[in-house]
Amino acid sequence: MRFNIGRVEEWLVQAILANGAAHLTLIDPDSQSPSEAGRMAEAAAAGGTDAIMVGGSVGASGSVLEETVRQIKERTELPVILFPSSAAGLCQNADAVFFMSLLNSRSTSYIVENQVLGAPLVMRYNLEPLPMAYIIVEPGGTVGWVGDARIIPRKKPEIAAAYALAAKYLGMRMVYLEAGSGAETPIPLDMIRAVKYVLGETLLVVGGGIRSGSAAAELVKAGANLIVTGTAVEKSEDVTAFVLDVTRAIKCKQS
Ligand code: 1GP
Repeated sequence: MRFNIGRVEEWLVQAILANGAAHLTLIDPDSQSPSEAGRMAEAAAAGGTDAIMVGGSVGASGSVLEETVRQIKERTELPVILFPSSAAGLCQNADAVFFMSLLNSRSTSYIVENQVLGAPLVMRYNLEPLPMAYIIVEPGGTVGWVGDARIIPRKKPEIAAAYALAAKYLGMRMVYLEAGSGAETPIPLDMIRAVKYVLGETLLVVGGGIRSGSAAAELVKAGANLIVTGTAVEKSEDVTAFVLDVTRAIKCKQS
């Protein structure tokens, strides 16, 4: 029996096959009003982003989360993927959820317990679960602290690769290398290369500190399949122009 992948995963895979890489816009419901989030998503869609991620380390739950997703869905046709920091980061009106295990956490809470609490809700809400390993790399930022991570040193690509290989052998179809929101610099390129080498076809998501098309293009060239930008979109005065810069740069990789 073959495993059937869902609609959103298929959408991302097709975007990667067509363009060489995909771009995800991360919106933290705690950072702006729901209507502003809707406007940001619409502007990002105009710039060619492939899906909208919604989540954050603190305050991304309940009615604010639900209303943020509602406004985004009202203004774009793009898939909305939840990026929860706990079982509280789930809501009914999104399309999918990064069903993540924070593999390098010291706390079983982030490796499996929130997942156990969240799984029945994912089923009840009919969210598409995207099985993903979440691995936090230095500096790690707020999520490193909240997730009680044994943060992987930037100079130890082999440790990141070992985690990624374990994730692949556990059957996870995506691995997210996270430098932490607002990191000074993105994940080092040699770490991306080492991780992609062991992952093969398994999708590699990279986020944290990506602020330009050229930085995103380097990461894609090193092996990233999906590029996540949050802070740079939030701070951008022209969201469409920023997202266009990134999407053009990563799509150029194939030409
Ligand atoms: C954070 O990787 C994401 O979880 C995005 O990071 O906010 O630095 O773009 P930035």
